[in-house]
Amino acid sequence: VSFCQDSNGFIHVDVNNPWASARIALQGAQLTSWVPKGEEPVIWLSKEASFLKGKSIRGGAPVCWPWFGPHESQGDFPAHGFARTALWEILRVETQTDGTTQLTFLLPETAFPKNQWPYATTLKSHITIGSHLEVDLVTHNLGSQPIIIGQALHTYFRVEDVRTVRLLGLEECIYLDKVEGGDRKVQKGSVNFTQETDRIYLGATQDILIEDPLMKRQIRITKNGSASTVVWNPWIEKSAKLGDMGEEGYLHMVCVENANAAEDMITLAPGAEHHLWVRYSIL
Ligand code: TA6
Repeated sequence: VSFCQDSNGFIHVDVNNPWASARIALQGAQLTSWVPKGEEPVIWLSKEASFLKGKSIRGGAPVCWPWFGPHESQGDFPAHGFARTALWEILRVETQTDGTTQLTFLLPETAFPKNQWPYATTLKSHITIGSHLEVDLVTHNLGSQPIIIGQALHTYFRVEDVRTVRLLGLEECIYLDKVEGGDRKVQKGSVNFTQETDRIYLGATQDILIEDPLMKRQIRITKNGSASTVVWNPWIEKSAKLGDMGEEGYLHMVCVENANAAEDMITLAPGAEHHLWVRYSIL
C-alpha cells in the first residue's frame, strides 16, 4: 500500500497485492479503481472526473450517507449526503492470510457538518481488495436517540456498451421508476438499457449479475439482505447536463447500488450498528 498526493492536494491510497490493484481517494473513502489481476478494470471513472476538494468524484464507488438523493427538507444540503465529499481518515491496513488487503477508513465526527447532522455517530468503511472486492459500511449510533439513515454504495461499473448489457437477478422485483415520477412497477425479465434508467428495486436480496457480452464477463454483486438495489444510467441528455460524464461516458458505465434509499431507510437504535455490505466478483 502506498500513498500519493496529486497536484490538487488530493490524497490517494494505492493497493497492490497478488490478486489485484486498486486506488481509493481519502476524500469519501472512495474507491476509484479496482483491477483484478488478468482482468480489465471493473470500476468506471469518468475521464472528466474532477479531483477537487469537497467536490464529488464522477465514478468509482461513492459513499452516499446519511441520506440518499436530495435531502428531504433542506434543499441546500448536498445530494447523497456529505460523506462522499468529506476527508476521511485511514485507521488500518491489514494483509489477510489469503493475501487480500483490508483497509479501514473512518469518517471522523469533526467531518460531520453539525447543522446537517447533529447526532453522535461514527461511519467506518472496511474495504477488502482481492480477486473479489468487499465493502462493509458500518454506521454506529453513539447517541441516546434513534437515528434514521439513508445510504448507498453508488458504484459505477465499467461495461463495453451499456446497450448490450443485461442485469439478471431482479426479475419480478418491485421497483420505483424515478424516470416516471416514482411509479411502482414490477420487473419483467432482465433489465436492459435503451433510455435514461433510474430505479430503486425494493428489498432485492438475491445476487445480481451484470452480463457484458462484449467483454465476455459477468460481474456478480452479492449483498446483505436488508437493502434495496438502485440501477442508474443517465443516458444522453442527462449525461450532457451532468457535464462530467465525458464524451459518450454513459455508454461505458452502469450504476448498480446497494442502498437503503426509499421505504427501507434504517432506523438505528442508540448504541446499535448497521452494516451495508456488498461483494463484487468477476465470472
Ligand atoms: O443513484 C441514482 C441517482 O440518485 C440519480 O438520480 C442521479 O442523481 C445520480 O444518483 C447521480 O447523482 P450525483 O449527485 O452523483 O450526480
